[in-house]
Amino acid sequence: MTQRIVVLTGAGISAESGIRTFRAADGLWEEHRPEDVATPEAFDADPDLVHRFYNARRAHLATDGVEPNAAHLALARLEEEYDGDVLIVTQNIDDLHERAGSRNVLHMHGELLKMTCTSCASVREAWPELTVEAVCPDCRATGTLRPHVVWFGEMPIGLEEIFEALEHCSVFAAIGTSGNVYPAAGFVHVAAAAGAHTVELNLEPSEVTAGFAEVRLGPAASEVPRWVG
Ligand code: BV8
Repeated sequence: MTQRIVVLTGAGISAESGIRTFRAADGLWEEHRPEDVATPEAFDADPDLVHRFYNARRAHLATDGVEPNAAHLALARLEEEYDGDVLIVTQNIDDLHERAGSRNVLHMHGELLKMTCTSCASVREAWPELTVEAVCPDCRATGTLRPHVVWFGEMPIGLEEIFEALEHCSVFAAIGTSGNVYPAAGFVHVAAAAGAHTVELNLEPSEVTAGFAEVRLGPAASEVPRWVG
């Protein structure tokens, strides 16, 4: 069953929850170049550095005060009001949508709180600290555990389901994403071509603003509740 409303979210929806975005001046990528921490090659070259980058983000996500904000809560309300006829496709690897009460959430770039084994491909809840000495609890291999996230050059998760939903939705909204990363940045064109009404909610115009029928600029924690009504 495809949903009437498809919402794509990016780092901007979690910014007011205290999670840094990627491309802001104080963003996550400021300390590291993406290719140094978010590619399979980076992990092969320096697994310790990559583990430290994700262990720090996992620890931050678990700290007090990092909570879903009014934007996450409004989307959970939207799903209630539309009787589940809403799909959230998130580029984010945090769990704030789930903690806000959303149930139809597809993490196309994986989940920080999960880990996977490069040897047996098992996926399970991540330990707070992953290291190169870690032993896979499923196949007992050593040094094969990695964050269950999609790095640059890796295939995003759930694309078939996402494109199916984009081709059948009536409304496509993108919230808090800069439109830098593909294939997510191209979703608006698929939805618009299928006749959906498209709306972008962002702090500032994104790289793909021109593709949206409606643009609502401002912080997500105030714009999204206003849009949901
Ligand atoms: C793919 C997980 C093949 C990890 C991420 C060369 C080699 C290989 C691939 C490529 C290549 N050249 C291009 C590509 C494709 C590549 C790509 O797009 N690269 C870019 C950089 C050019 N894509 C890939 O590699 C993808 N895989 O292509 O596979 C394929 C695919 C399909 C079909 C056939 C083949 C995989 C990409 C996934 C990478 N993993 N994350 C991790 O989190 O560490 S990407 C990471 O950055 C995020 O997940 C997110 O998706 C992405 C973009 O970030 P945003 O969410 O948009 O955040 P950003 O900071 O950029 O923007 C925040 C926005 O919010 C801003 O606009 C800001 O104004 C706004 N904002 C801020 N505060 C607020 C706000 N808005 C509202 N309220 C606020 N308060």
